[in-house]
Amino acid sequence: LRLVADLRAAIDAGGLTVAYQPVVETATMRPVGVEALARWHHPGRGWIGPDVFVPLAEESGLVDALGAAVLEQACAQVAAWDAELGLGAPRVVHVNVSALQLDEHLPSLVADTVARYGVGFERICVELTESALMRDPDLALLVLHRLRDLGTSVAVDDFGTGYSSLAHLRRLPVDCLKIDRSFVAELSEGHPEITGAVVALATGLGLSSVAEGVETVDQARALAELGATHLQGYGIARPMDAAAATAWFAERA
Ligand code: G
Ligand code: G
Ligand code: NA
Repeated sequence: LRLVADLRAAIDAGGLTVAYQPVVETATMRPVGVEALARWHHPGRGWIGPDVFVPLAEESGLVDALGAAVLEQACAQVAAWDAELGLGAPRVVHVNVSALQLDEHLPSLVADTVARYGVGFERICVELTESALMRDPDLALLVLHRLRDLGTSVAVDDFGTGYSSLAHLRRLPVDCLKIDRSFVAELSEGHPEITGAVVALATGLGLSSVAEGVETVDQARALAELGATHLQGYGIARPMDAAAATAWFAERA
């Protein structure tokens, strides 16, 4: 397939870029981090979303190369932000990791890449979906312990949309639950139940909770009342290229 060859070329030649979406602390609205989101501008077809090219990479054996390229750019960006913004730099960059990357190679990839840029391991948070973690809970346990030993944190993405066993969740060394934006949207329809339950679960387990897809002030207010520790969404800031994200953080430093 032509598109697979193009994706491979983009990964190899730096045609894949990363957008950064800020994450703020709910209590203060202070910026604390960003999520790195892969972007692909195809020479002929224009922008192709990760909803298309991540599955394509997964089907064609390119997922490790894709994941490595995104992690590489994220680490380089942290080093660049530290040089440019000092203490105003994002403290943590969340990097999405495909379920297919959840194996024993992941901790060494993180260890090698982060070390090469000389940034602290605590500056990286690995995001894995709930379904990725539940596919092989024993393998997940092993990999997450290795990541935690490095000092990297782990977030469970799209929490509540998969089939997770709460008993497994409690065993897994994770730091953060990300509340799926479908639940956040329900706040505006008078249904805070699921979001409230996920926040309560995170709080009870001593984890932070990032509400995704926060678009309105009313949602932010409701999330503050429910106790979500962090907010992310178009209402805070859209995903931005590195230059725009740098300016966003500089203005708020
Ligand atoms: O950025 P956008 O909202 O279009 O992302 C759509 C989906 O693609 C999200 O679920 C997001 O987690 C995923 N995604 C974005 N960037 C990456 C990436 O670098 N790796 C993986 N595995 N998924 C990503
Ligand atoms: O599943 P994940 O959290 O990785 O999804 C991130 C995706 O969600 C990105 O593609 C991003 O563009 C999108 N996104 C981020 N904030 C919002 C929002 O407030 N509303 C909507 N509809 N999408 C958002
Ligand atoms: Na994510």
